[in-house]
Amino acid sequence: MATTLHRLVKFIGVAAAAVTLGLAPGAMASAAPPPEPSMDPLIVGGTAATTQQYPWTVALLLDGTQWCGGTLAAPNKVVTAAHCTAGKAVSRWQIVAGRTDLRTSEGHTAKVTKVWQHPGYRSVTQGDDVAVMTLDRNLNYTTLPLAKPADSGLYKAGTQARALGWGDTTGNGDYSDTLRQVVVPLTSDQTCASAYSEYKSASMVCAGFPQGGKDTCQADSGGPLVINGKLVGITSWGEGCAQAGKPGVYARVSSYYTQLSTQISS
Ligand code: 4AZ
Repeated sequence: MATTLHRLVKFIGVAAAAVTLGLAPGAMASAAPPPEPSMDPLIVGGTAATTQQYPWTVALLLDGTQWCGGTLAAPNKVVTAAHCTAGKAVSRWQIVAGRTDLRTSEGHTAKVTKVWQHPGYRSVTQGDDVAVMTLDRNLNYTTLPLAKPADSGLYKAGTQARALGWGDTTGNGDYSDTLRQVVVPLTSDQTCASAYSEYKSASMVCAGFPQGGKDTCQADSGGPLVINGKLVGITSWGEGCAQAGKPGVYARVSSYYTQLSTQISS
């Protein structure tokens, strides 16, 4: 069930891409690329991480199943992707902090009392894929600051960024019980625009190696992309995972700094 829905989320992104590419709706199922096998088994191509190392990384469980990632930006505020929260009743979420291995009961949990979704959000490929959850209690873990417009230097192509999550490790629906990390270079706007016709530099930023191999994937969505101790991106979309020439796409946090900050301090 969860896998099906995760795949549905991904399918919708691919379907939207297919529509913008002018493909017939009936061709969408066949237009969706099959998952690429990955040489690096273990996020795709990543390594083990712990919530002790990255205490602001939280898991977003939907009806008790790991669904998306998020970032603790204040003790009672989680920044995530709007595509994670869209259409979901707040009562279905459980936010988990301090739990590297989701099979354990380590750490602390909170429920969600309110979700703010960017009012412009329509679909991942159209951008504005940002949301802020308000928790019913404080999760007393270290928070991560947001990148500001003045941090534009962090977004220079080639800068190494770290992504974290409990998502798919192969592109075949193999979700990780334990936190994974991957370090990928930001691409230039030009590189991402040639990979994706829907790329918008104002609302998105891409990261990945030209040859692929390392990437975020399904269920990593909403989780952090971090440079220099700042949240620069929110895992959003991509065509497949870790494919050559198809970098991961992240919401560009600095573009939403004012709106996100207002929500985080409200
Ligand atoms: C997803 O479906 C997803 N390779 C997240 C990240 C990426 C692709 C898909 C980036 O949630």
